Amino acid sequence: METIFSPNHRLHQSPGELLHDGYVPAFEKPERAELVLARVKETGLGPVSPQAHYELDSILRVHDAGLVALLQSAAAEWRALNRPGCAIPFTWATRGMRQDRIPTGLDGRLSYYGFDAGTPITPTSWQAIKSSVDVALTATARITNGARSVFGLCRPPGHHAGSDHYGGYCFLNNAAIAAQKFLDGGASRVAILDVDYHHGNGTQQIFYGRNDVLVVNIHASPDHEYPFRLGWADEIGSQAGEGFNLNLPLPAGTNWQGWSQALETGLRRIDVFGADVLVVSLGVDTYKGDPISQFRLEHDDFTRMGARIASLGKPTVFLMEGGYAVAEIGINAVNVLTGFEGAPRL
Ligand code: Q9C
Ligand code: ZN
Repeated sequence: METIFSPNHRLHQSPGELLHDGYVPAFEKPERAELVLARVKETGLGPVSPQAHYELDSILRVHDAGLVALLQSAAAEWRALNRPGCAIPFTWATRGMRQDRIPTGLDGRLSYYGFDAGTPITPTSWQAIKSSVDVALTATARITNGARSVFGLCRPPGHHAGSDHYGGYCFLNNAAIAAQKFLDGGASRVAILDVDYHHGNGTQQIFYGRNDVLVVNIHASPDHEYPFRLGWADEIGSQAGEGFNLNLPLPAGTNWQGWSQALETGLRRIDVFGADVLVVSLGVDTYKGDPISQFRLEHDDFTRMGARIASLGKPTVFLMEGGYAVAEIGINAVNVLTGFEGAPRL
């Protein structure tokens, strides 16, 4: 399996800055992608290729122009206000506050488009964000050109980013941009399988009213886990999209036995849907040793996961999302890919 990688991911690095009386610890760090790449090479998974460069129009098919503009300018605007550190929002809208009006100033726009304090924008973040999308789009093109599978080693990740909001270490939704690219290239139906520990709220929101993209999410229940505000089982899609969003929330402590049952449910739904292509949001923060997560998957379970995904027999793009047990992130991510490749072809 070919891997698409850009060294530009290093240009996004959270400083782990002090935020008033609490810290924003930097779990999402450059070492993650470097160690996945090292494991790809160590296992001889396949060639590693650079990303191609795409215009912004593929991004604007999914995201509001105002969000994209903010991601490009926020760090410079922050510095122009003589502030140290990175651009982050300080306030968010709750019930009873206006959702319809975009404030003109920087803090207001960060409040409008951002939804958490853990996703800092540094002066060089935009180059990394754009390159991560380019990695996903390059991987997408490989499938369009006939590859059975490809790995887009995206960083920063994307699945928490919605059409007009960013957060959860995510700025632009790589998987959603890839899925839309497939549709614009002639595909009729795209399935997104999100196996990251956290609910992919952004991906759900982007496709919630549509029936051309099936979104299946297996994740920790939002009752107890980030992003807390989306990801319950009764979110099934709206209007034309009703029945085309499947959430499979699971309790803390879930191991392969419980997780794999949810996977089988998700795979059956994808099979019935009849997708032309599958996009896998590949987070490996379900690992038992993950420092911010509460599931219990082991190294070999990731191999099993890849083999079960392969049983769908679909052209498949894997895009890197979360996973914070840095020493083991390469083993876990690449095990999914070798498990996929080792499974019998249909
Ligand atoms: N105590 C992804 O996995 N909250 N994002 C962390 C740590 C944010 C996870 C709290 C988690 C975001 C792509
Ligand atoms: Zn995650």
